[in-house]
Amino acid sequence: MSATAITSVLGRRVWDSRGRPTVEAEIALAGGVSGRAIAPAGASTGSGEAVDLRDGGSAFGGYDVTRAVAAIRDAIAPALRGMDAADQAALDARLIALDGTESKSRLGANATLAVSMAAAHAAAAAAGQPLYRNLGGEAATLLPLPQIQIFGGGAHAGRRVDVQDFLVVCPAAASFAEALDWTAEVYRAAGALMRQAGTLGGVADEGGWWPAFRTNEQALEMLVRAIEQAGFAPGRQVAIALDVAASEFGRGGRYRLGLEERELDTTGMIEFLIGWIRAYPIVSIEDPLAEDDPEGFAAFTRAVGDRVQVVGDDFLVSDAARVRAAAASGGANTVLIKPNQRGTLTETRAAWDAAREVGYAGIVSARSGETEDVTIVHLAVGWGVGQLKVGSFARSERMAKWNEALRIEEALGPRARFAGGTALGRSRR
Ligand code: 2PG
Ligand code: MG
Repeated sequence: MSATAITSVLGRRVWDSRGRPTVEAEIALAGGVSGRAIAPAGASTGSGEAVDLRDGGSAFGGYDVTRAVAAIRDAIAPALRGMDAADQAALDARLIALDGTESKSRLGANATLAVSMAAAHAAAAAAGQPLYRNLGGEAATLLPLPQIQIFGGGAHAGRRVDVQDFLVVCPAAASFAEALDWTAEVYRAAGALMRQAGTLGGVADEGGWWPAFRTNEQALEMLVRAIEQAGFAPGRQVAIALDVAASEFGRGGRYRLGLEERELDTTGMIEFLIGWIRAYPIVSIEDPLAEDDPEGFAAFTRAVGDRVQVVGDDFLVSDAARVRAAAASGGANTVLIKPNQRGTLTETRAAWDAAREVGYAGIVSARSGETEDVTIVHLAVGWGVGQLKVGSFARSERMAKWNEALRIEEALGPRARFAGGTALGRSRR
């Protein structure tokens, strides 16, 4: 038996950052090493995402994962025993075939993803390599531009404001470490401003400050003030990124902004956002329109895509076919890459390959429900994606990922290249 042959696959229930159950998988190989990974979970999910299999019923609010864990024990483990963990494509193909549905609703994408990522970790351990190097070889030297949340909102803050994420990027930082230094100062300054205003109310789901604002725009104003207060030039050194997550309040071409007490159609929504782009140093907007509004995406991208990164999350759900279709109609210029939207590493990677084919940029992203698992950081570096979004600059399920990227940058030493502002997606004219 080869050293990378799988001898056992274990599934277990562990707990995520919201105190909800989630799935961990652990794979042991004949050579004596093992790999482990935990599936994350979203709150603002796209309807085209693979299924996060939950038990329903009353225990833990219906979020229990005994069925997904049982799927690992009863279906996945026997089928994968003896397979080569180093052959990710064959292993993921087996998972896909075993499940047999379009959406992974039989085994659960939480079960298949945990197993898929655990196999990658086991294979890297067998090769005696860190995961990013085992994925990308010697060429894996690109440290991503981090997109870091300062204020949480939307579904991550009880819909206190409509926009889900108010984030910053540091395009002028010289290294990943420096981008974190700068962000730490902005995060602190934002907290101090909230305290001064008497509106400091703790943090939202991903560690960003609680958004006690009267309008969405007030959050943007506060963010610019925080950047200045921290001593940086807004736009040039530290710029703003938004995740509007418009599928949460838009459907059928109608957008209901609760905070503004306004309902806009697609054109109105686009004009509304363009107004913000004119007034604030915004370089990236995710899900500006809803997932069911491809024409809106195309119109928005036509209007601003040459100077603003337009990111599809719910709109593209890390799906290669959707990325190609979006490119054909001119919608978005960047794909958010979330492994649990597909349920295997191979399918997730296919979305990034499709993005490169069509000239889109990419952002590897965590979910709002996270754990200590840092696999996505290795995917970002190993695949050379160029951007990484894992929530805010607080709480260890977030910090674990930023810290892992610091370790990778240090290990690469002089070979490390920081993606900086060049990683941002732009539409070619
Ligand atoms: C998003 C993510 C992360 P969720 O919309 O980009 O912020 O949120 O995991 O809840 O889908
Ligand atoms: Mg999003």
